[in-house]
Amino acid sequence: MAMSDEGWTVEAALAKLREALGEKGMSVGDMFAAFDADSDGTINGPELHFGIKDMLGDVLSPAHISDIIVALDANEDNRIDLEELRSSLSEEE
Ligand SMILES: [Ca+2]
Ligand SMILES: [Ca+2]
Repeated sequence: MAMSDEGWTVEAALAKLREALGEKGMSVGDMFAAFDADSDGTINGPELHFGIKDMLGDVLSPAHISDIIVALDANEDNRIDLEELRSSLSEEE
């Protein structure tokens, strides 16, 4: 997978995750559970990094991971909870 930053956007990354969910027949809840490696009910930066790597094969820079968290983190606790993930992945429907 190319490592180029060119044209990278949070929205494009979310679109790829939505597409992957459809292809794999997974719900947002399934994806959340897969990403939340320590099952504490939130996804932190490293969990998002490895989750995206596992699901999409994309290795994102820490800056891009941070961009995604900032974009999704409605309650500003620097972590993504299930509701935040669900609303960000379904808002384009
Ligand atoms: Ca976690
Ligand atoms: Ca949050």
